Amino acid sequence: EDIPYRHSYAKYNNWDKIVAWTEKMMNKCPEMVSRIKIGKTFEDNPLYVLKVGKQDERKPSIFMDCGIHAREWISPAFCQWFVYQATKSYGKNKIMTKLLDRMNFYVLPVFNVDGYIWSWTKNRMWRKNRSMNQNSRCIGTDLNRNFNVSWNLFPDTNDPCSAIYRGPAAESEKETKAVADFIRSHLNSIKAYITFHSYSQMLLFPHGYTTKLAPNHNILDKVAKIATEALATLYETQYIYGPIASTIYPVSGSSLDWAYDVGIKHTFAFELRDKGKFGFLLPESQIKSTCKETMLAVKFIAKYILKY
Ligand code: ING
Ligand code: ZN
Repeated sequence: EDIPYRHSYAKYNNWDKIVAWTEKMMNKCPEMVSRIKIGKTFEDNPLYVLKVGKQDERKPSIFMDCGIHAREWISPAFCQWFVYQATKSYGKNKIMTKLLDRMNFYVLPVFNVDGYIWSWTKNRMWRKNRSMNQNSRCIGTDLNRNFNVSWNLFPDTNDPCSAIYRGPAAESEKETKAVADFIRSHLNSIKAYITFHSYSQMLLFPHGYTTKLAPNHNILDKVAKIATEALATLYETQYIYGPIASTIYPVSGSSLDWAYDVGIKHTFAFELRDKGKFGFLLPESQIKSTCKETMLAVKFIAKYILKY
């Protein structure tokens, strides 16, 4: 007999469970959740985006991705939590109801599916995707160095054996291409881009490839300040915020800079918990609290976008 599957948001879920969960969410809330297959990975796994919101094409939207790096398991856990909380609090929580009535969220729960599977099955600390490299026995490209923005500006990313290998060309990877194509084709509606990493407890915004301040630096800085303050209200978790290059390190080819330069004026990257005690191996006992506090920051950003 079939045992009904109950998804756990307080545990890390493997790829199969996350796929089953995407089906469950759209069946449970067809008027609020739809699933879009935006492409396939190197190993032929599907890339799914959940569109969350009262279905209406003309609304402004926010694109969010999780799991661009395989070992950062708290990130996909947050995307799952976000979709669950959003649908659960519709009609109950005033702010969330307003957000979902007036905008759509495109949520990619796992960007680097092949890497995520590898991290579950073979090497917990894997970061890159799993594509083959020419003239090298080393596997994988760092998808967050593979975007078409100052690609290859820094020479530290040109070794296929490096964990931050940029790939043979900008958008060489199927995963990068699928996400970039999706965003390009929805540029009319996408008002903000948010990407979730771990760890460090930071809220980052452009640029990574230069220390020159973004044209709307003051706005991004202010939104990040209030968002991190909102996050801290729950458990006093301290985040720092600022431009990528001066706050964490210089980076070329990142999704965040690319999204910004392609015209999305509000782009943010979260580096979720913790600050290094457990690092990528954040215990499951911290999933719920991490997701809850992060939700406060994301809700603030979304509210700001609606008003903007
Ligand atoms: N950190 C990010 C990295 O790709 C980052 C930092 C985030 C850079 C967003 C640029 C844009 O190196 C981790 N932990 O992956
Ligand atoms: Zn990362």
